[in-house]
Amino acid sequence: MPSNATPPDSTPPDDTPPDATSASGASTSVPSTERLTITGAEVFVTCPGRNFVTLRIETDEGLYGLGDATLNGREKAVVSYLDEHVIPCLVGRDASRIEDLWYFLYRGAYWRRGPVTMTAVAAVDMALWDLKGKALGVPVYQLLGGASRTGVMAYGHASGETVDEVVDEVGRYLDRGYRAVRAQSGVPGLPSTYGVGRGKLFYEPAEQGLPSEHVWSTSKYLDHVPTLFRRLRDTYGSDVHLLHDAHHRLTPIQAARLGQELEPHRLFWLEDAVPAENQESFRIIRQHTTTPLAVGEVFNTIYDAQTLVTEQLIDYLRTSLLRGGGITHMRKVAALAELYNVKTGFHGATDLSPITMAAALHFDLWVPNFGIQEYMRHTEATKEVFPHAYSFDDGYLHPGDAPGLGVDYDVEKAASYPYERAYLPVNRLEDGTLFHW
Ligand code: KDG
Ligand code: MG
Repeated sequence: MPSNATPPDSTPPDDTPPDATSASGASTSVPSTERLTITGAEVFVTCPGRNFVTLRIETDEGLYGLGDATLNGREKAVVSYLDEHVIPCLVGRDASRIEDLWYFLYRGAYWRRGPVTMTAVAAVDMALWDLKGKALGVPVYQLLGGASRTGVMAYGHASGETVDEVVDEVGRYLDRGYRAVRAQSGVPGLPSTYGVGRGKLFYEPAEQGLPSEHVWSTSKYLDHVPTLFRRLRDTYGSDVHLLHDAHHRLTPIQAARLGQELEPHRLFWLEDAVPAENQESFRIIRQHTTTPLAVGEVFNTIYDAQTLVTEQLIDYLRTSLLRGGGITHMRKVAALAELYNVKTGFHGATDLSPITMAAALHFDLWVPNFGIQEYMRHTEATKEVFPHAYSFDDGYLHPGDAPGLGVDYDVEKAASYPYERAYLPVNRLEDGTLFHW
């Protein structure tokens, strides 16, 4: 080890030792938490219907913690980041120091932010919260501050090629107790549309093999969407929450028009109306419509949302724990959002594993400014690989009361589903121009 390196278990110079005497002369009794030394960590990849990457951190107490490290279509980049650059630094460190380890990985890398880095950081963070809950024998939501509600309202995904199909599919979700449903339909004149599923009550956006290509026309889409929501409101009335995802495809003024035209149908939210690299775009949309706006599933840190939140340009922030560096960072993001009346609406697509779903549900049960949780059901094979304590009942999810996150990883079952290369599709305009999707 170089002479200026800090050994993994060293105490930083400004730490107060547990038995220190205070300035007043009185003896302080700082309770010392049990040290939990990391002895090793392993990264697993499995494909029970789709690819998942899982980090397992082991400790000297025999306890292990699990973190999701799945980055849809770029899975192996995170595997390598963890194996080559993170795990060697974790061994020997104290797993109970979650905040310190977060900053070690975030500040210590020098190369901050970005989806690969932040997914890896999130995986470690989830595993450490899981470990702390297991070590203390409590579910993670208790560590965060306890339950603020009795259940977590979830929304499901209804889609179909035609408006009639979507109307039927929304009905199937309502029959299952959902109070909120996202509705996406094929667009007349376009051969296929991203967001329209291939099965009933199940939707998987990635496809095995190399990326397929869709053709897109914004004008055809804009002409069609209001029809879909008029039909849904006419059929199901005003009680059900309806949501819609534009997948970052509009310009600000097109989004403003769509928001206005959807106002009579009272959407719960219009999601990802524009590409959000440019946060200022939302000022234009906001000036024109009262349709609530949600964004953030591709964000990585608080800085991606800072303008959106502090200028109150959005109503819901969708960054998941998996993309946003885990519980440790996202609780700071949520706290900032609370000050500005912005609620959470975590991404919960199938490409986030049951570990992220479990972590999200602990967070959702606690977070004061909870809005809604996306819930795309996983395959039965996925549920076997990741047995979990969370459950769905009558439109609400609950994380359960198992210690930690309440989700496990069956290594043997997982091994029978080897990795298969898969990608999200790409989107081209009718003249062949590569477009946003
Ligand atoms: O990996 C990308 C998918 O998770 C995403 O396209 C799904 O937009 C999505 C959503 O809202 O769930
Ligand atoms: Mg989305």
